[in-house]
Amino acid sequence: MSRLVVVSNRVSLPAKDGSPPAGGLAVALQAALEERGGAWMGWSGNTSALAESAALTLQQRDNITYALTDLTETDVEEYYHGFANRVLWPLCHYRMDLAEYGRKEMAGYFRVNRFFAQRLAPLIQPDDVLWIHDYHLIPLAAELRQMGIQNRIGFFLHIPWPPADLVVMMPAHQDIVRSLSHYDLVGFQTDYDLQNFVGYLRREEIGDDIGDGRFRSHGRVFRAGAYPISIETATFADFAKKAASNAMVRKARQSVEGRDLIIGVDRLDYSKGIIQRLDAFERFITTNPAYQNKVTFLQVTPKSRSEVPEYEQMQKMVAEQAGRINGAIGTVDWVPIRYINRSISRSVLAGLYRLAAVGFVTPLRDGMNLVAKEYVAAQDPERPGVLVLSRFAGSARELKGAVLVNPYDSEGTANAVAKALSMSVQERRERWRSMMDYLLDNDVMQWCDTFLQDLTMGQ
Ligand code: ADQ
Repeated sequence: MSRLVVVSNRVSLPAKDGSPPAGGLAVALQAALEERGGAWMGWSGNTSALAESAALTLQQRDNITYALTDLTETDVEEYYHGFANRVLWPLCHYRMDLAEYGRKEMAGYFRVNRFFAQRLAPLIQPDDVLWIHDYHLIPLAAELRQMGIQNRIGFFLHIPWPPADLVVMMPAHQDIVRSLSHYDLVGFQTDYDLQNFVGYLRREEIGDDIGDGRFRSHGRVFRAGAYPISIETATFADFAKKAASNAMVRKARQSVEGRDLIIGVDRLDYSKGIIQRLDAFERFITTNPAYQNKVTFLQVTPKSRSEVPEYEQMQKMVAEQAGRINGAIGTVDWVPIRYINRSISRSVLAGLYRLAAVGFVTPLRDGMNLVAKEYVAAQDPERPGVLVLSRFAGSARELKGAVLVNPYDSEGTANAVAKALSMSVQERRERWRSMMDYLLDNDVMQWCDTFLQDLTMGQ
């Protein structure tokens, strides 16, 4: 079996005490690396003026080498904050209005990808299989090819790929798509993303579908497919079951006693639709006054990317919105919305999901959305809660037992919450069982194996 070399913007380093990493993706990649041996490279998260001349920081753990590089402040500003998070992220989430395209940032993005390639090349052995992750590193294969690297290289995009009409609004679109043709396999989250990508190749007349998931573009033949990412379903379910005895989960249960819990869990990001969700909750209460003092909406939102001004501003908006709604509909003995602004441990999170009668997952656009899958995995089979899920999350393509909503339609979303809360236990079980069986068959290990099998196919 070939060694595996993973590259992602950030690396999940193994814990010093040997405990498993937090998060399904890290667990799956770690398992694939342990099985095959290899390396995982990425940015250390630190800046240093000497980043370009300093050696990689290497950590060896059994048969895996973790390789970290610092970046300069300019690199971080242009590559990470600039092009990745102010151009590609908004564009891929259909928010061209928030994209701030600049040539300097684009040049920085390609420069840092070249720098990653230069640092990575000496670690690569002839039979290694390379797996590059996400929108930060699209040009990496092209840079490696330029340096003569002929290995199998796969790419997985964790975020959506938008329709051609949107992609062409980005001045650098041709360079970005050309870069993708240097991979052997390009993986998207859903068949919609794949269709959008193929639609772009057709529209721009730069690629042909030559059948069997293969495409010809820019003089190269590569495969592209949909590989919906998942979670460690069985482990997460077990976590949730055990979390009932956790002190924080017990306290949460006491505090909602007699009321139904509705839970929302998201990184703070405009793509997650948190403001719209709060509005829909307010509408649900005002149109269903019988639920006053009968529900608690818990929104858990750790900060993310707080250096980016829009995120800072959004944090204020969410807090103000929650405060305004609590003021408007709350009573002396009832705080309708509880807003937690920090990260919580996975086991507490699993326990909270299990307590909640409704998983309220309403992103405006999301590559997949693992919270939806975690919510399902965490439920009590006898008394499962109901997932209210945005049709614009990649996971809506798979989780057929969810109540699907359009998060831009506040009335429809409010009605969906009412429907979820009044659903019979029989229907809840049926909906949940179909989703849970699907997630047990399609977990993150299966995702990882399928991608790597397809990447090495015909090698
Ligand atoms: P994200 O945008 O980060 O991921 P998501 O898929 O929902 O979105 O994953 C978030 C993860 O963070 C979940 O595992 C969740 O449990 C965890 N999390 C969120 N809030 C937390 C909190 N308060 N405390 C602790 N943990 C918390 C990107 C894409 C998604 C895609 C994933 C994986 O944007 O569309 O599903 O990558 O490919």
